[in-house]
Amino acid sequence: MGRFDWQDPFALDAQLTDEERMVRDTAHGYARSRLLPRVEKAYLDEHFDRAILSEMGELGLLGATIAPEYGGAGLGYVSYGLIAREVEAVDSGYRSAMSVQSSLVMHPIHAYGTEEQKRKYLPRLATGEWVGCFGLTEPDAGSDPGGMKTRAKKTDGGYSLSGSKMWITNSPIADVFIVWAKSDAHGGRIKGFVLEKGMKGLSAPRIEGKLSLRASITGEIVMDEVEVGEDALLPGVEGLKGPFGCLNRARYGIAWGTMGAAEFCMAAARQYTLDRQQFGVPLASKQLVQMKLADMETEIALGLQATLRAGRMFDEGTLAPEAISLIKRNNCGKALNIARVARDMHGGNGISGEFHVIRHAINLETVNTYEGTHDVHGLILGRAITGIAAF
Ligand code: TGC
Ligand code: FAD
Repeated sequence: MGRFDWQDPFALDAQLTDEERMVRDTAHGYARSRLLPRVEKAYLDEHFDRAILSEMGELGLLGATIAPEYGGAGLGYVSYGLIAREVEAVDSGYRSAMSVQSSLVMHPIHAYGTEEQKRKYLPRLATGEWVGCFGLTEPDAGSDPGGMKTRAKKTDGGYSLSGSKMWITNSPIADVFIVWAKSDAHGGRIKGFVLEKGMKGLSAPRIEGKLSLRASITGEIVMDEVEVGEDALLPGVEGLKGPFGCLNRARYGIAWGTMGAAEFCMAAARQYTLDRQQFGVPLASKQLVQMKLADMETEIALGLQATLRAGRMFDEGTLAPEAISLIKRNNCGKALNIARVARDMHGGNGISGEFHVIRHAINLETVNTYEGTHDVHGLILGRAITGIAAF
């Protein structure tokens, strides 16, 4: 029989390739040495440091799955997941910046764009020289993006876009905007467009006062008859499957990322309760405390094995979107609960920024909601199980 390792009960490490372990170690080193020291202040100040994207770019952490000829690292989806796990162990907002750039901006250009678009945008997005954002959600269309009002009208030589997008990660600092709109030239079907900062009629006001994901910058995208050429259209896809193809990747990464946050919270709760003495003994000697740690251990171990399996299936081309809903929903919900319990186990200290657990718990409220809410993913699974859509 083997020896139980509470930090890796199913020997996940042994299931990785040398290359994946190297990527994981690079991301771990960067996250712990460069991100962790600045996150507490960034969160309090509601500030996203733009330099983070350039630093990630330098290490090859952006567009990790994109082909090297376009500036990516040409890695598999397990490596992408391992990056998300390490970055989100520090802060969900930093993982957000990475996933938007990689899955929601570089992926659609790579998968649906022209050769010119790929050559123009991807290398600069990969280095972090340019920041991208992804506009799907609108003030009146969140869980139901098919209800979007943004329109692209045909003009001589291009399109005119009008509408507004809401809750858009990175939009106030974005150079490149992937915007989804109903296009009258395509029978009202949804098409993707690549917009650039500075275009007339385009603005991206910041949303201030968030109490969650404060180290990430969020804004609107307001488009008032933004004129673009034919070269702004992503020609390779039509309909909701365009944005959903991007969301599949980001949701998969979130399933890994949330487990990173949960692992951080569990390790913190374990150490805290070993160190903290009450009633003359360490809190960790109490059955109630051990049961909480055992529950965390179980959910993290199962959640990570499922994401690893999903990553292998992604690379084989056999992963179904509904299986991504399963792991996104499960891992977000479980991580949120683990972070809340870890906060409780830290007692009064648990509400202090210095112990990090309350920041993770509050961040995970957002992660449980964006990229499809916990309940919407439940309904996606419900439809797959019964054949009946209950949205
Ligand atoms: P439905 O009829 O189900 O599908 C419409 C078309 O889309 C196709 N499709 C997919 N294709 C690929 N992957 C998927 N996962 C797909 N899901 C659906 C489908 O085959 C169909 O294709 P076609 O060719 O027949 O047109 O669409 P519906 O309108 O009934 O949608 C229902 C529902 C609830 C599943 C969907 O709207 C949904 O997932 N809602 C959640 C919205 C969401 O996730 N928004 C995310 C916004 S982006 C974001 O949050 C970024 S945060 C980033 C960060 O900071 O990290
Ligand atoms: P709603 O759809 O109004 O949902 C409200 C509640 O109703 C939820 O509990 C939901 O589960 C429930 N509900 C909805 N429909 C049903 C139903 N049919 N049956 C039962 N219950 C239902 N979007 C982007 O496009 N790009 C981004 O970069 C981006 N970044 C974000 C960053 C942050 C910080 C946040 C908070 C959000 C971001 N989003 C982004 C938007 C996010 O994807 C949406 O908030 C999310 O999809 C939910 O939409 P909504 O907020 O409109 O909620």
